[in-house]
Amino acid sequence: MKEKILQALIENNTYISGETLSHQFGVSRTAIWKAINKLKDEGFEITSTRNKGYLLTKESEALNAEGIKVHLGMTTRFKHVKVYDSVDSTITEAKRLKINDVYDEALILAHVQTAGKGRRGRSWVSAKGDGIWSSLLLAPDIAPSKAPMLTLIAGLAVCRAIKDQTALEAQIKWPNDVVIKGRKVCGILTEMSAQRDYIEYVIVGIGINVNQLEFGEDIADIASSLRLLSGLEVNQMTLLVRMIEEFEMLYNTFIKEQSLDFMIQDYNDACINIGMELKIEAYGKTQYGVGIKVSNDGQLMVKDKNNDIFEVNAGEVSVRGLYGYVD
Ligand code: BT5
Repeated sequence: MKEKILQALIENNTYISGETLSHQFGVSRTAIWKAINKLKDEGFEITSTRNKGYLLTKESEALNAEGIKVHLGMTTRFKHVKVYDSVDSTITEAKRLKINDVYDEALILAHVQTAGKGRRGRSWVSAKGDGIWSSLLLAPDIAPSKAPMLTLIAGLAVCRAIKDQTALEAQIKWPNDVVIKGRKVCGILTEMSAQRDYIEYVIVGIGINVNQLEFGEDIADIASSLRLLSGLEVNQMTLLVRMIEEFEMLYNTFIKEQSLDFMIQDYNDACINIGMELKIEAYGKTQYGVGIKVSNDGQLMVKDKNNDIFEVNAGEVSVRGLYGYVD
């Protein structure tokens, strides 16, 4: 009901009476009034005037499921959107919802994560209300070996959405960081459950630092937020919706073509590893070289000092000069 009323208020940008709404949705005027009050509690500014009805004067900037659904429209695959006040991790929650057969595809968000996850058991700082802590539950019809490509799709989608909304030039540190002016503003973690030749589900977890004004000393040297970098408070709702739209455009093409060919040039243009001195630590081995390109199958190609080219598909990649890496 709240969602339908919100949609009516957004589409009808003049006063709309309680009576009209109650006819339109077949519920009492009291039910309408209650739903309007809930929307106000969620941060929507709605003026009520006697004899005229309700007017939406300002949309909520805080992440809220009704607003997200209305803005994503009819064509999105994310028909199910949940925004929690607090969860351990939106990835873990998405997994629970899938395992309990609640949803196959959904967008899961939280204002705060109490156990936000990074890769390899590391943690992700997810303070209340300052960032977008999102997980995209998906059921892609692709080979399991292609699932890591979804991290690259998410990275490019985040860069595009940030550029669109803040004009900041974001870059991708292959495979899962989004970096602006040398600072990490976003981390992506993709988890999947698969059989040998079939994916049961994939969850793409995307954390974006949006409006933080400071960070704890453990990450103060590497992290930043869009607000600190642009000097402006950023509307989280608009940014999230742009990011999902960009993600879906790329994702749909990827599923259709089963390949990253269509976006690999743009990805390489945004990739901070290219032409940089890298240290790669994987499977107990450390290698050094210069980033050449990200290949069509999503691997990082690196040239060593003997001019031999090797491919990297996992591990830790440090970029000389970034996040304090200098040796
Ligand atoms: C990542 O791991 O960068 C993946 C982060 C994914 C977070 C999202 S939020 C929504 C969803 N739910 C989850 O529980 N997770 C996903 P990794 O490359 O391992 O980087 C982790 C490292 O980044 C940490 O060890 C810190 O050094 C640093 N870090 C932690 N919190 C940060 C933050 N808010 N901003 C920037 N850097 C951070």
